[in-house]
Amino acid sequence: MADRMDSTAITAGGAVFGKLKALGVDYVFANSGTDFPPIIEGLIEATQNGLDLPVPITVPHEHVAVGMAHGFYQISGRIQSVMLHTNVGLSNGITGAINAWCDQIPVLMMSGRTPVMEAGRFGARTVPIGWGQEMFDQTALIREVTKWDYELRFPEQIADLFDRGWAIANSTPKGPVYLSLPREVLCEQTPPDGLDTPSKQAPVIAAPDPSSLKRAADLLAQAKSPLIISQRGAGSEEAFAALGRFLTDWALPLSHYWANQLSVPLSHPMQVGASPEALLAEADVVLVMNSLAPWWPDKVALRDDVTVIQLGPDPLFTRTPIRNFQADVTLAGETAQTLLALIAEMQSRPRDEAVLNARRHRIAELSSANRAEVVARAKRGNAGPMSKDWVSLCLGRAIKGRKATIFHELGCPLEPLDLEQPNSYFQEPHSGGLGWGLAAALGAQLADRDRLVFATIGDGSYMFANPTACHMVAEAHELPVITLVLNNEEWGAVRHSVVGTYKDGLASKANDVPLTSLRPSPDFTRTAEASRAYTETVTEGDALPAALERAIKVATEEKRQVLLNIAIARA
Ligand SMILES: Cc1ncc(C[n+]2csc(CCOP(=O)(O)OP(=O)(O)O)c2C)c(N)n1
Ligand SMILES: [Mg+2]
Repeated sequence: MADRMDSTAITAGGAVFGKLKALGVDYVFANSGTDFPPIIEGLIEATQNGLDLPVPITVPHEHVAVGMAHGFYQISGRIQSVMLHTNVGLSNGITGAINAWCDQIPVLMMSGRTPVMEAGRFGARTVPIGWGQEMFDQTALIREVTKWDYELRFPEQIADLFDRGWAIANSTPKGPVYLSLPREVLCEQTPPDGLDTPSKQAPVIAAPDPSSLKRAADLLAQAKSPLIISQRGAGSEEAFAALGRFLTDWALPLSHYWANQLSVPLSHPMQVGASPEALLAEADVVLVMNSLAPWWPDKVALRDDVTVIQLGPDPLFTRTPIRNFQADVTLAGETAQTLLALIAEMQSRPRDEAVLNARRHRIAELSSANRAEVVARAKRGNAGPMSKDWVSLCLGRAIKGRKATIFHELGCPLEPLDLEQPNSYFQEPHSGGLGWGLAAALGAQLADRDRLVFATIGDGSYMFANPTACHMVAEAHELPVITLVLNNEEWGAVRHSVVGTYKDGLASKANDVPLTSLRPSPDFTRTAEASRAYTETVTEGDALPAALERAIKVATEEKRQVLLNIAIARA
């Protein structure tokens, strides 16, 4: 090594940044600590040396940092990085990693490792936390929700390890990877070889087996009562458009059951809403598109002769210990490419136009009846306090024709929103690690500053988001996210879960259900105003449309963050 240590050698802590940029990473969402001296010193050195670097963003809570990387990826499709402080920062970020893992979002996660050496080496332990933060296996904290992990042992490994982590994170199925970074190693000098070049390993993009594709196409083409259930979108703009045409062409109904992304426009005549139970019970062929839990096993009985096709990056969800949904045909691959391949395969299949026309007509009627019911129900919630459905209906109307994205975490339900565009809607991952919504909205806004971005979240979810940290980041980086706090002064979902489990039980009759109240409700407008947000409190349903217009005007014209504290009736 020694002969390679010429004057071009740089501090390993800074070298990490150069490598990240070469991998196409734009941002490092960071929460620093005493493991960071070589990172911060190295960053200044790298900047002064004129290296091309990602933008470091100070994020004062780790959960927010990971959520921002998550939301950034959802809008841009580009992996970002998170750099945290030893075991304690890492543990604060792990709920975010659980969410990214569940949602198949690639993230380059890093945290420092407390110095190995107690003395006698540059970077060795100084203050007591050097001992207090050491663990036998720090990585064990996060290993279950990462695809790959490693510890940087030598500074000259930086290029290789980051190339490998990046390629694995971006391989099908995508997900977070983790590197721990010991302080002494980061303090060393390293030659710049390989730091400014893209990854020398390419991600593995899986595509489905041709015979399975043929079988799936045969089944769908011959189905009498087909049904598609899709939870995580179509995978790309192209696939979104193609899926819409495909549904009409083959008269295939699609349900957004517990969907956290949109697969076709909500107004699509083959889009049958979020409750597929009736169609499921009569279905002879079900196509499950990247859905972790496509139905409620205790609630629906499928036909004995049903055939189920599961399509997606990991159709069996192999890292979920128990998941026994039927999967007669599995099509493994990136959702968009696999779907496009299936659509292409169907082109050669024989069709009975009379049968397809009749089915198309029947589903379109179902779809419009469902939409009419959804809108009517939402309108009935126009009181003070109002329903969540009413907020959704008003928000859908307010953003009509605009480039907008709604993040929903116990906020605006999908159905009453009249959304048309891919990427217009993201709900919290099925891991449900609350506090994701506002952070993801900030990340999305950073990825696309021209987009109107809404975080629509329950009052509980807002508090889980570390709101002071979120509003600070929003102000610091001029991110005009509009936060709608749907405030029912409780953890309604927890109360509903008790009442749903114990039907007619004690909780269903109690005026006060223990461990669910969030009273007295804080004045959330003041939390946001502390970071100079524009805020309003909205208590009457009919006042909401104008309040949303004002919010949109402030966000678009003043580029200032907004928070509306909206009074929601307890359902
Ligand atoms: C990190 C985390 N802690 C706790 C929970 C359990 N939990 C699920 S829903 C919920 C309540 C959400 O309350 P809020 O955001 O106000 O929405 P509401 O149900 O009242 O509409 C809680 C506490 C969780 N999902 N994640
Ligand atoms: Mg609530």
